[in-house]
Amino acid sequence: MELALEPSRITAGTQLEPAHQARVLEEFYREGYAILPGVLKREEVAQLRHLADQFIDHKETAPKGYAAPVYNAMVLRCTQNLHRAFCDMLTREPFLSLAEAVLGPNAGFCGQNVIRSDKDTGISAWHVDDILEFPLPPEIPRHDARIRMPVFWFSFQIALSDITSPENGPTEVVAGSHYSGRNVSKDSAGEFEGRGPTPILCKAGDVYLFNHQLWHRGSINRSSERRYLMQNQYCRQWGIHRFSAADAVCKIDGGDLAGASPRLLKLLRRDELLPKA
Ligand SMILES: O=C(O)CCC(=O)C(=O)O
Repeated sequence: MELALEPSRITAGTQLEPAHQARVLEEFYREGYAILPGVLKREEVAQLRHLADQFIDHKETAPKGYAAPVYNAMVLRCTQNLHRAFCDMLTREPFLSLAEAVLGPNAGFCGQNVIRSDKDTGISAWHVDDILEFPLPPEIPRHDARIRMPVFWFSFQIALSDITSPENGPTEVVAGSHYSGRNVSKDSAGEFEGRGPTPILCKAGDVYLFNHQLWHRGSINRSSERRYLMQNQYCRQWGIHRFSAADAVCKIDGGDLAGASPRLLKLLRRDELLPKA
């Protein structure tokens, strides 16, 4: 199986109109997530899914440990090391322009995964990712809603299958809980200011910006359809060593990166491939 020979089908995409981008970001900052319908084309979804399946099911095609369960869902990590199509997802619009709007023009790359959940699986414990970044003492009920909570890193969660019903194992979030200053019990999210868990329903090719400080989980996939969710993760430039997986530097062959833009090479930390001045 020569996956490397399969050319990337990822398109350049398009940036959002400024007014649309402003609305999306306002929602992302306020609610902790914001949905963008219809971002990826059908062929792009099909290729990413196909590649994920190949690397998960034929373990010899990916380095050891790249495909491993988290809870009982399968996670394929460091996908930017596996195929050019995954690399191209990092500069595909509107991902990069939105990442730069949130994290600054030098935004860096800090992780890329595909989560594949079969029937009765999912990363189903409630959590915030990494650490609780802005904890509050018990006597302070929440962060003031007039503050825009800083974002050091965030994900685009990219549906590679239809997740249109609670049966399909959607991500569940407690909207606004990134303002809570508190962690969440892994067994039950309860509520934050009267709002309980909400499933994020989407079709294959839809995307949502996602603040990992939200109380969230992947609910259990109760359907017989495999559920695929890709994650493109970006961080502030100063955070690439803090937030990246240890091997987030792209290792794919320089030849496979032929024609990559300087911005993509920078994101992948392959400066040695930049054209010499
Ligand atoms: O599968 C999901 O929807 C959520 C995954 C998740 O919780 C995580 O990656 O931290």
